[in-house]
Amino acid sequence: MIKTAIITGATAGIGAATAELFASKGWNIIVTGRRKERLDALCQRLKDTYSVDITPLCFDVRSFDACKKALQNLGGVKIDLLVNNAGLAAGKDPIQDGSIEHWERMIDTNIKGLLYVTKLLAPQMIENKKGHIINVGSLAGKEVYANGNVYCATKHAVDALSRAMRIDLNPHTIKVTNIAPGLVETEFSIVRFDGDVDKADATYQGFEPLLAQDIADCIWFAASRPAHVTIGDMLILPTAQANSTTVKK
Ligand code: NDP
Ligand code: 8X3
Repeated sequence: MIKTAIITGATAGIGAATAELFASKGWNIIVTGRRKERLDALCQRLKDTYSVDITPLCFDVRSFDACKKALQNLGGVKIDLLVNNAGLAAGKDPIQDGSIEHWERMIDTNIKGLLYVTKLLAPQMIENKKGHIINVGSLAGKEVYANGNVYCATKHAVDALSRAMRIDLNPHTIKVTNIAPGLVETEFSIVRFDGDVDKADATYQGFEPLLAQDIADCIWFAASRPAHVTIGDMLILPTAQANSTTVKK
């Protein structure tokens, strides 16, 4: 039986690498993101390479109405796996200098977006009496670091929600996994520093960071365990990184 995964935030980074890996394993994939051209290019590339169904859904996870429009009617497709990956950091400033727009963008995407998508897809999994939700949290959901304040708070929320969802969905045989990466070189820092590529590059200089594919491998591992095994939480670090503030360069 061919399985179907829906991966939010698949236009770049970890989401794109996860979509590619799951397609290569023969899963049908629904990919989401705001950038339509990126989504369409990804879908074309995956369709040209793998014999699976690839469906793009272009919407902003910050709008419950947009999530509802996109996800309410999936044409009878049963979702085996939801990867709540869409997320971002915006800014890296001390709390007193933080931008309200940055704070709202992170809270609305990383917490509320994850909740909206989960609320819309969990009932279907409950009806099917099975399913798996993988939330992409962060090392920043386990520790805090200077100037990481609101981003760290949103990822602590993802960590807490993963544990809470595992309890609430336990009667329905739905697995919940929290994936907590350390430093992964994607577009993450370019977004965080509002397009300042030099600042973004500096984040990954002097050591070997994780690649998006490394996290996709871990998501695949969690998703491909037998029915009786749930990977609850996975912390993945570059070997050079010991915690948020200790990186061997
Ligand atoms: P990228 O910036 O490369 O990718 C982020 C993805 O999220 C894009 O596809 C983007 O799509 C999507 N996204 C962002 N905002 C929205 C939105 N409002 N609605 C829909 N989609 C959205 O970053 P990463 O791949 O690194 O990040 C993926 C996840 O991994 C995030 O949750 C991040 O917090 C987490 N993470 C990243 C780490 C890192 O070091 N890179 C470490 C730990 C966790 P689009 O812009 O097209 O909407
Ligand atoms: C992203 C990793 O260390 O920049 O979640 O917060 S970090």
